[in-house]
Amino acid sequence: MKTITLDRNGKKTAYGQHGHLSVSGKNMVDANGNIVQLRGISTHNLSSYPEYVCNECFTSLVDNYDVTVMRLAMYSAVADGDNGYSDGDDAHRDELEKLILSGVQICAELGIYCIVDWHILFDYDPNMNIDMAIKFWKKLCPILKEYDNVIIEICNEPNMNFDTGYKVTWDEISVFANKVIPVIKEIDDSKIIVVGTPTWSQDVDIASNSPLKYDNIMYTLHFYADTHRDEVRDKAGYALAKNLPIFVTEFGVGDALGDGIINDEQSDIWIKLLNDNSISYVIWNLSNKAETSSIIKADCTKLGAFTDDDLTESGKRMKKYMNI
Ligand code: IDC
Repeated sequence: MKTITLDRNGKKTAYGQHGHLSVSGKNMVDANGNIVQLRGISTHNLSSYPEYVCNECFTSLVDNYDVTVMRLAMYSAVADGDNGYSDGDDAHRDELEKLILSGVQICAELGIYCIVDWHILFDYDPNMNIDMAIKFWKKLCPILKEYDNVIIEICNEPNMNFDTGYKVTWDEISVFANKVIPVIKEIDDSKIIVVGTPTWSQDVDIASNSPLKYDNIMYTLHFYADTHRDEVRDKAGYALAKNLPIFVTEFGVGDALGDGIINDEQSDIWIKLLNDNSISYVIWNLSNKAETSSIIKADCTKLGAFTDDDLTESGKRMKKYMNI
C-alpha cells in the first residue's frame, strides 16, 4: 500500500484522523466507526483545466481552507470542444490517466481523500460509454487499489436527451451500476463507490426506493443553490428517512449552469442541512474560468499560494463553507 501522510505541519491530516472510510447505514464512517464529514473542492473539466492538478495548488487549498477531499472531474465525453476520455485518442486517455494518478498521489502526500470522478454530462446516459468506463476502471483500479484515500464516483450526473426530452431512469442507471461495480469490486473491494442519480443527480428519493445491493455504496446528490431549493431538499429528506447514504460530490452557490447570481440564503439553508446530517460536500469548481462558480478570479493565473484577493465571490463562499 502507498503511504498516506498522517501528520503534517504538527497536526493530524484528515487521513491521519480518520483512516479507512466505509459506509454504515446512512453515514460515512472512519476506521474507528465514527461518522465522518468531508469538505472539499472539485476540479473543473480535467481536459480543460489540467494545470490545477499540481502540488502547489492542492497544498494551498489544504493549508488555507482545511480542505479534506479533492474531486478529480474527468469528463467521459467531449465538452466545450475538449475531448473527454471516451472520444479522445489513446494519447489523450494516457494523459488523463497520468493526471488522475498524479492528483491521487498529491492527495496522499497531503493526507487528504480524493474522489476519482467518471464525469458523464453530455453523454447523459452512463450506458452510452459503458465500455470505456469499464476499460478505464480495469486499467486504473489495480493502481488505485494501493491508495486507501480514494473514493470512486462512477457516473457524475445521469440526465436527459435534449433532442427527445427522454430522461434517464434509475433502472437504467442501475443496469450500468450493476455492470460496473462488480468490475471494480473484483479488483478492489475496499473503496466507497458513489453512484449518480436521475435528473442531474437530484433524485436520491427514487434511488432510496430501490438501492443497489452492494456494501459501501453512496448516492450522489447535487445542487446549485439558486436553482435547486426546497423541492430538492425534500428529496434529500425523503432519502435520509429511508437511510440512504448521500454524498454531495458537487454543489454551487449560483445557478445550475454554474453561472448567474450567488444565492447566500439558499446556500446557507443547504449547508445547514448537510452539516446537520454529516453529509460530505464538494464545491464546484477549481478554475479561473469567467463564470460564477469558479473559485479563482479570471485574471488570476496563479496555481497556488492563493490569497483572499485571488478568490471570486464563489471562492469566498468556498472559504466560508470549508473552515466551518
Ligand atoms: C459546467 C462548467 C462550465 C462548462 C459546462 C460544460 O461550469 O464551465 O461549460 O459544465 O462542460 C453540473 C455538471 C458540471 C457543470 C456544472 C455547472 O456536473 O459539469 O459544469 N453543473 O453547469 N451539474 C449541474 C451544474
